[in-house]
Amino acid sequence: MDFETAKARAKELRDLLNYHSHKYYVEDSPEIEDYEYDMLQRELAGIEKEFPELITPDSPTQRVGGSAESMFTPVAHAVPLESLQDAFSFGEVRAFYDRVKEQFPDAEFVVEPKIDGLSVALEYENGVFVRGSTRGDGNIGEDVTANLRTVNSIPLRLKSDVTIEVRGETYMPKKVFASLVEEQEQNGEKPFKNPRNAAAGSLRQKNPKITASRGLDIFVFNIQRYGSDEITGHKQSIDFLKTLGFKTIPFYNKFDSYDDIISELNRIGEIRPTLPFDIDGAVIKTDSFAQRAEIGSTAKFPRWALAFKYPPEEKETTVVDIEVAVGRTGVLTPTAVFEPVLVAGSTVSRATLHNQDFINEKDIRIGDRVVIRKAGDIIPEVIKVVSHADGSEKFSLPEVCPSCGSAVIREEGEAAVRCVNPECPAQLLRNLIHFCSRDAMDIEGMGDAVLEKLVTNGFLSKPSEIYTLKKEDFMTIEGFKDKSSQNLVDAIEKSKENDLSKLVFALGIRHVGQKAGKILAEHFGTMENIMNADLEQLTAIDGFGGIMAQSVADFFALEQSKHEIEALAAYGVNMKSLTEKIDNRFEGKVFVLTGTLPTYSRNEASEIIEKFGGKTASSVSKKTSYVLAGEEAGSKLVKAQSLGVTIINEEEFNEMIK
Ligand code: 0OX
Repeated sequence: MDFETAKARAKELRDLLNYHSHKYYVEDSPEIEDYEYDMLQRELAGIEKEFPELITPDSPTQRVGGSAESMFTPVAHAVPLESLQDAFSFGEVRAFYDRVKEQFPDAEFVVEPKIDGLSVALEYENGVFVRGSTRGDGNIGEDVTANLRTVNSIPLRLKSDVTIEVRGETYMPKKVFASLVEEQEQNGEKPFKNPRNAAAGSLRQKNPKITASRGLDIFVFNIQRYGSDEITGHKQSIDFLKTLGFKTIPFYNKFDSYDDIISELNRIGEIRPTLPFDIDGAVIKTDSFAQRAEIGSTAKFPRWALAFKYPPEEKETTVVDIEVAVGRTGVLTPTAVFEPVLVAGSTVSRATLHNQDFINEKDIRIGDRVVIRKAGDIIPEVIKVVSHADGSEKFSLPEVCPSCGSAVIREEGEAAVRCVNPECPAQLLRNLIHFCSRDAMDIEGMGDAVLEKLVTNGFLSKPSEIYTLKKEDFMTIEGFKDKSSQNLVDAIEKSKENDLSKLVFALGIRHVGQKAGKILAEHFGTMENIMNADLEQLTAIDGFGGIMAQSVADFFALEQSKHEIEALAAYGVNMKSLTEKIDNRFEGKVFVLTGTLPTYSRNEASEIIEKFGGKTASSVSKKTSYVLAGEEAGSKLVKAQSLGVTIINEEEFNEMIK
């Protein structure tokens, strides 16, 4: 394709994609299949790859992956993003209404939902999105342009070439929030408390790819700056924002009488549970901009608006059971099962009790009458115990794993109780995936999908059984032929020769990463020595913390772990450290690597240093012996200079290892 044709087609594709993206994300009424959309997007990406000069900042291909350089730098808001005065009763609404009406008997009011998210300002120059920032303290926020670009309902180009700044609320839809929390709980991570925190956490990411994966959305509800006096009221301004292509606040009706305002507040309160987004109230705003200017603001809030807050609905019920399940990471999580009750629009019968500390703090027992509500109106939670049943007993998590029966452990300073049995069925798939991964046993082709099939087909119940797999076993999986099955058998065979450090890491011992695996392998030389090491020996190793040492000791104290190692050895998996030390010339020396070296990768350089008995560290300190610096070395080099640490290049390093 010649340049001119490419240019014309790129423009055409961009307009098409923008049109369909608006249909899908803003109007929620797509006109084409996702597949067709993807094809158009792919065609545009292809053209832009061939002619990078055709890439424009408003191209739909530029949502993720643009420059994140200015991320989090302060942004002074030209027009402050004010906050709202809260009201918790209709009496306060009455007082607000009377005050405004006294000053302007003809005043009208718009009532809109108050979205529970994070306020942001979006700036457009000649119709193109140029900057997005958080509210911050209202006067100074942070630049989050790269993250906001990933929000599909934020137009990168408006339908008219205006220069304008608007304000909106970014939020996480309830459904997206619920699945994120489920994922976090399964991974043993601390889940977000409510959609608001989830939205804030997702927008504060350094990596826009993470923000992009979080399914954020936006409602725009205010013009901050716009050089035109044609728009004289709030309702009109939102209608205008809609014509520009923004996804605007979903309802914004105008009312005159107090009674009508109250009916609207009640109506919004009633539909609240059924809305796909979380609201924490409704906002009543004086419509006329001229009247707003006269009414003015206090130091904190505009006096022409008020936020009415709905109380969270609470219900009483009885705990009929406390179930304990093991997640894929081995964490035991207790769940209260109660008599079903209707709260905030849906029937709930279960709530997570998080961990033993949470249970102790509230003294929750089976048979209790409890008060529950939905956190952020979505996730049910137990607020407090009203009364215990006669003869009830304090509840404790079991001492053995409910899935496999092996003893569970609770680490110091940790709330979670875990099962660390490598054979525990609840954790099997995750352990297998880790075992085969590149930095562990590096069995090429044994990915998530293959392993999942092997588990469901009953071929694997522990990692060591990987070494019993035969070609025929793989052929039971759809799509596997003679050749592909043989490749896997070969990859498994090859992994038997791996260095001990890879095997130690592959075992998935908690707190034992790649580096710790290496340290253990080199220090003890054989798997047998590692298994026999006591806590004292483990703690004494340089670079090994108390938590790691305890974790290793706990792991090898389990019978299942010992069996697993015996089985692996019996199948011929190497149990010895292969890193022979050539000599110990770098003993006691600590190297820090920075920048890109001309010939060695970081891993290669580290391996060489370790072969000569030296160590590598990730940051420069007084203890650093050498900084091995390559091209584009950054702050570590500066730090080394200021501390007077010797800086060497690859050539000098090569001299040292001759
Ligand atoms: C919301 C929301 C927040 C405009 C001037 C004072 C406050 N969270 O949905 N703020 C405002 O209004 C601003 N409206 C809203 N709907």
